[in-house]
Parts: sequence; C-alpha cells; structure tokens
Amino acid sequence: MKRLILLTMILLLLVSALAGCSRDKETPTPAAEGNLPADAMGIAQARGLTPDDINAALKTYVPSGKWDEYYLFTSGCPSGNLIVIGVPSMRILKNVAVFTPEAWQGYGIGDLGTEAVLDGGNVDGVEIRMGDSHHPALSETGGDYDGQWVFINDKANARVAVIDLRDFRTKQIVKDPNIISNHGSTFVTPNTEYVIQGTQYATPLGWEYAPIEEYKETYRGVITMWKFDREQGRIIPEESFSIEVPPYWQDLCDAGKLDSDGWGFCNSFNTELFTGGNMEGNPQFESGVSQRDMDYLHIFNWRKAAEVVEAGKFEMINGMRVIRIPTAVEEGVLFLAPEPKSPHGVDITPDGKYVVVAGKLDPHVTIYSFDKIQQAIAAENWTLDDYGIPVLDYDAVMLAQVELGLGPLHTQFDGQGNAFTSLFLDSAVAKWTLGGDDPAGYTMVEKTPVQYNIGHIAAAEGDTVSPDGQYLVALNKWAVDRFLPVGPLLPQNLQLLDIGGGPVKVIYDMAMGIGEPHYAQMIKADKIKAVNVYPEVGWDAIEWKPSEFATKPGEERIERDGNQVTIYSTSIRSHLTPDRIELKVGDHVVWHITNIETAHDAVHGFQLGGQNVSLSIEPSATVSFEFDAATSGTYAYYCTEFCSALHLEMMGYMLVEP
Ligand code: K7E
Ligand code: CUA
Repeated sequence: MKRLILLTMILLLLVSALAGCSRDKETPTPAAEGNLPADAMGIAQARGLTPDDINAALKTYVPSGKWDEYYLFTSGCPSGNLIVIGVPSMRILKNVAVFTPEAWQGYGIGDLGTEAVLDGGNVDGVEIRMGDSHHPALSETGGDYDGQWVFINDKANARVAVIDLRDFRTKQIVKDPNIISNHGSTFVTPNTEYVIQGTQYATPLGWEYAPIEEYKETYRGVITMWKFDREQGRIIPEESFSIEVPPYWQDLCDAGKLDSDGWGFCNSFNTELFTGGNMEGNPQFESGVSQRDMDYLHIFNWRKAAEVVEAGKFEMINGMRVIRIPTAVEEGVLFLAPEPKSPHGVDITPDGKYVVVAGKLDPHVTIYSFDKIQQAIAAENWTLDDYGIPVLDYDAVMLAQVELGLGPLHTQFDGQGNAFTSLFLDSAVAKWTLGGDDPAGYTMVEKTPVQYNIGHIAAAEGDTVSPDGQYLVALNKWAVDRFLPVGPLLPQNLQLLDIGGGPVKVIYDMAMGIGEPHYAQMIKADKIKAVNVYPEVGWDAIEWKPSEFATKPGEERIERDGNQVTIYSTSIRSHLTPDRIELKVGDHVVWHITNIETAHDAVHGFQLGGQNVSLSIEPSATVSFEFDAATSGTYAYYCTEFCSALHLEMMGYMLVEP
C-alpha cells in the first residue's frame, strides 16, 4: 500500500511537471543521449517523455524476475511458426517451430521424432518444409480457453498443426487430402470437439487437374471438421469429415458458442467465380473478385453434419468423408446469407447471439442475429444459389450496421459490451458498442490510430465467452519509420493498446522481426501449466511416454550388427557418453541421446558437423537421429547450450575410417 502511494505521488509529480512539455511527434527521438540522470523526473525530461509516455511505460514495465499477465500466441506466416509473447511487456518468450525446421529447438534437423511430425504434412510424397501459418486457436472448454493445446493452420498447403502447451512443442501435422489452400482455420468448437478448417482458393477436390473453364462445374471448396481427441492429444482424420461448398473462395470462419453452439460461420469473397486471365485480356483478380456488392456468409450446422456423416450419408474422397452439396442442402446443414462487400473477418459475439462481418470495401460492419437466422431458416425465407443452396433473405437476417471507417477487417470483444474492429485503410482500431437486439444500440465510440496498416487484433481472451478487456494487440503490417533501420525488409509492428477503460491508447511498440503475424490469441497466464522437466528420465516428448530408447547412466553402449550401428548415449553437465565413436564408411548409424538431467533449464543442445544434425535435448528427454557415414573423416560433435563452466569440454570425436 505504501509503495502504491509513493508510486502515485511520483506519477503525479511527473505528470504535473511535464504537462506543458511537448515534443515533435514526427521526429523519432533517440532512446537516450549520453548518461541519463539518476532520478525519474530527470530521465523523463532528458528523454522528452510526455505524461502519456510515462503512463505507458509504467503500464507495460514488468520488472526483472516478475512474470507477465498474459501469453500472446501469434502466427509467423511464411516463417511457418508460432510466436509466444508475454503481455504487457511484449517480450518474446518462444518461437515455436511448426511447419518449418528450426535448429535451436532441434525441430526437423535430424531429430527423428520431429521429422516424423513434419512428414505427417507431406503433400503427395513431396517433403514439405515450409508453411504459411495464419490463425492460432487455443483449445476451449465451455467456450473459454483452457490452456491445453493450440492449433494453427498452414494456408499454403491446407494443413493443421497441433501444439502441446505442456511443453510448447508441435506434436502433429495433418494434411487435408482434398484441398491445397486453407484460410478459414483454425477455429475450435466450444469444447474443442472439432478444429474447423475452410478452403481458400478452390480447386477440383484433391487438386487434380481440370481445365479452368470447368471452374463452376468442377472446382470446389470444403469446410473440414477435424475431430480432436484430447486424451490422445491428436486430430483423428478417420473421425473427421468435410462439407463440400461452392468455389466461392471461403475466407475466415468462426464457431458459434452458447446460443449458437453447434453452428459455424465462414464468409467468402469470390461468388463472382472469377478465374483470372490478366494476360488473356481479363481483369486482374483484385477487380474480378470484387464486382458484386454482396458475397455469401456460409452458415453451417456442424452438429447436424456430424449426424449426417454417422448416418452414412457421405462420399469417401481421398480417404476423407465428404458431405456433398445436395446432401448438405437436403439435410439442412448448409445455408448462405448475403454479406457486403469483399468480406474478410467473421466474429461471433461473446454471448453467441450475433455474427459480425467486416467487408474490406464497405465502411460498415454488418451484424447478423442468430435468432433471425434461425427464424429465416424455419420460415424457408430464402432463394437458391446456382448450386441449389438456400440464400437467406438479407433483410430478414441482418440486424444492424455500424459505419466504422475504411477497410474493416477483424473484430474482438472486451466483455464490457464493446467491440473493437481493425481498419486496414484507416490504420486504426475502432471501438464500438454492441446493442443486443436493438439496432440503435450499435454505435461508434472512438477510433485510435495505429502504425500502420493493421491486420488482425487480439484482445485479452477477446474471442471467448468471457473476454477480459484490459489489453488489445494490433498486428500491424507496416512499421515504416517506427524502428531503427534494418534494410529493406522491415519488422512488423505489434502495438499494445490499453482498452481497460478511458480513452483507448497505444502503450507499446514491439518490433516483430521473425515473421509476419496474422492472427493472435491472448490467454491469462495462469491457465497454462507448462512442465519444467519431462515426467521421467528417458521421455519421448512427441508421444508423451517413456522412450523405448531411454538410456540410463552406466548403460551407454555402441551396438554393431554388420554395418548397422546403434548408439545409446547420455548427456549430463558436462559430458556426453560415449565421447568417442568409431565408424567405418558405409555404416548406417542410429543414435539415441538421453538427457539424464532433471534440473530446471538444464538443456543440452547437440550438433554434429557435416551431417546436418541439430538437436535440443531437454531435461529428461530422449532424442534420436540417424545418418549414413558416407565419407571418411574425423568429426566433432558437441553440446550447443552453454550449460556449465565446462560446457566447451562437452564434446566427442566421431571417426569414420575409410
Ligand atoms: Cu486478415 Cu490470413 Cu486472418 Cu491476415 S488474414 S490480416
Ligand atoms: Cu551441455 Cu553445454
């Protein structure tokens, strides 16, 4: 309490002392010039800090040794990764490798466990080692994040990954066998029964060849419901299914919750069925797919769809159970509703009663009522599209519109009855009120500029049934002049906004230099129960069970059977056992290393020069790799983590005799 009073006094002093102080916002100020004064006021004056700056600094400062309040999980897009950030400090905590090999975590660079995870996402036998991760989705229980798993999609290859939040490692990658790009993923149903995935660019199912002239007849999208088994911690492809949808280029999706639980919503932006041909005299895609004023919101009853599949009313296509369009229509699984214009984000309000759609080329957000949708379905208040799918009457299902500004994209909520929408063209975040069933209750509150070209936003638990408010992160595409120059490829700018009441303000700029974040989700830190050390010495982290190759101290050995060599090793500060390996050219080597440490943070890295092997052997883990000793020579292998004073001695020689 005393500290709080003292802090308030200092703050008041600073604020009053600096009230008249202003600075040229256009000219970036160096962080410091020479030695700073020792007192807070002197520092503030020397650096030209405004009262707002000081408030922002205090709100985001997390002292040494203290922890952040939230985890932010953000996608890295072409980096194919998932980046974990602490909020409000905006410190990067981990860069989790997902679709792309990563040496520090020993992911996909020799380690057989992680190579197998990556191979799960190979496409038609092509080894895929890249990805475009877009939308992370934390697992939910009752519509709230439960902190157990996070899923993320790869737009480029139509894949979904499962990441285990016990150890923040990728455990599974699945490939949709019928599409080659997805974007409406990942979104989980309120109890993580399913992970939703929607196609982006339509292709013939299985992306087989079909002339582009057959686009309307042959090309299709799907909405895939990946079944998730919590016990196994895996997506079960055999229990998953897809709903066939027209080639409208489905975009983002969201799962219903509470009132709308059992339903899902995906929008689309190419109901023109435009197929390009700019060298053949056709318009560019950007105008070709933007001719119509309305596209279609896809409204699907996934719970009903699951029953339809159980009743056997599906076709097996490339190993996936697919509900064809006529069945979906007949069974009341799939409906459409018009949505303006060039829609992008679709977001369900925390109470599950309203669907918010943002159209890139419409200055409004459009709010649909789930009740009205149900009434229109019951009254068959629809026309049919070219594929025979009911298109609900727009006026019957649309509840309200709010004019927000240019380029609205994505919406999040604060749990206080407010919504926040990113405005790409305005480079701003709009705050507006939710009005329930009263259209007049939906009103604009304020607009806060961000720098620059904002994409997604992520509020604290902002897409659950109980958002926290307090913080919102703007994921801005362009940084331009915000940071020290680093050449033509700039970091992006993640800005932290204070939405805890009072005017919405930017309180931190974070340079994101390891990926282009699209979506992010922010979860209360105490919901995540990560382990410090694996449960048992000799642990298989991917399968989450004791490894059959676990090696105890004293049991280290080299077994030879003809030219098949198996090495059972251990690592502990500060030696690797064995530290001398004698091979012959032509040997095939399988090498298992168990980190027999049980101490918090006692990780040993491992690299073997000349063989493309980089491992992270975390406390109590067993890791395996294999290689062919193809050329003779004398090699060194060593620990790459500076684990002790005698870390440099933690090495061994591998001799390959001609
Ligand atoms: Cu708007 Cu891929 Cu979610 Cu990016 S998408 S901004
Ligand atoms: Cu182990 Cu360095």
